Amino acid sequence: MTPPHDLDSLKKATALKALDFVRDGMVVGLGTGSTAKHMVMVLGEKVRAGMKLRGVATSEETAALARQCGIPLIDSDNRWEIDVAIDGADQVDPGFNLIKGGGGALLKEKIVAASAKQFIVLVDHTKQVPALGGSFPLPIEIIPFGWAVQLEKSKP
Ligand code: A5P
Repeated sequence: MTPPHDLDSLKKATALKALDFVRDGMVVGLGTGSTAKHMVMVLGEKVRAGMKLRGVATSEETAALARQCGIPLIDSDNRWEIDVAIDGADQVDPGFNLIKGGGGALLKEKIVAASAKQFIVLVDHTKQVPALGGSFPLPIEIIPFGWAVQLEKSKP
């Protein structure tokens, strides 16, 4: 089979591969970004076909898409046990270290990934780099609590 050439098709292909890691009854951490979006949509197709899944969304954007696709979500106030979290990344080095958060969901993504039994990262070849950084700035996230103090502290 000839591999797809356009980037969006590659992202969709990674999303389809991620299905290999999802089983009936699982709780799935749902990542954020243009690659994760495909994964949420293919999981939605599975749910509509009868698979029993529940999701924990890493952003409001992903939560809205998951609802639209019919994936039941676990509220963030509840205790969850995530079987597998699936997300994209901005860069990956040969040691599988990642830059994540370029899509603006860094904190939630980290909490979801850290609490998952298994973490699957969806990347195409454009994300592979010999060393992290350089072409991609390191994302940071400041939560609303105390943001003004943090901003002041970060000034040179
Ligand atoms: C979201 O905050 C990010 O970590 C994304 O997973 C990352 O930016 C990759 O996004 P794309 O799949 O859109 O490239």
